[in-house]
Amino acid sequence: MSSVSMKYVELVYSDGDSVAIVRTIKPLDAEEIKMSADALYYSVSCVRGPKNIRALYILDVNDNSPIFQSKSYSVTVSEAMTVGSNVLSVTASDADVLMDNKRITYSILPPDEFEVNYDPQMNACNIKLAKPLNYNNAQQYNFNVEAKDSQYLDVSPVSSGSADGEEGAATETPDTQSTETEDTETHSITL
Ligand SMILES: [Ca+2]
Ligand SMILES: [Ca+2]
Repeated sequence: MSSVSMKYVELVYSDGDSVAIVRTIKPLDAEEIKMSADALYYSVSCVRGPKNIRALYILDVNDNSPIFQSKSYSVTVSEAMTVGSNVLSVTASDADVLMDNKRITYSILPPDEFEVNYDPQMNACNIKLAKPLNYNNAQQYNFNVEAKDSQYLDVSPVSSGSADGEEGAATETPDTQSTETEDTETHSITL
């Protein structure tokens, strides 16, 4: 048996038995087995008998939730940013093996100032600016983004701040950084 197979199955028999049983030692894990091969391969042989090679194909079940790359997202946006610009991309991943068990759909209900589209190639959700920001009207936006497979859900809060500077780019900031500021040079709207 391979080292992976020996973790999962064992041969049970007694001297004189005409039948031996291959049984599992612990629950099969499709994710771990898939990392080394497409099946659990092992062989059984009798004394002076031929080796009997076997393949145990594991049917994946949906036992992993999508997980966002970040527990939360925070970004500061200049109110000079051009409408249509990308503000933030969020991505989640799912450790399951079968596509039916790891296909992710995203759900976001952002404020009107932002719009969302899905990038299938990157498996990411892009949040774009839909309306010009005005720091005097709103300094902070908060909403949740959800990633869901057919059964499980992960939710990550997104906060976006608007700076009143001249810059047109979005600046991603660490989650721990406060988006509230009294510094008039770095006003921010948090989304
Ligand atoms: Ca899953
Ligand atoms: Ca699985």
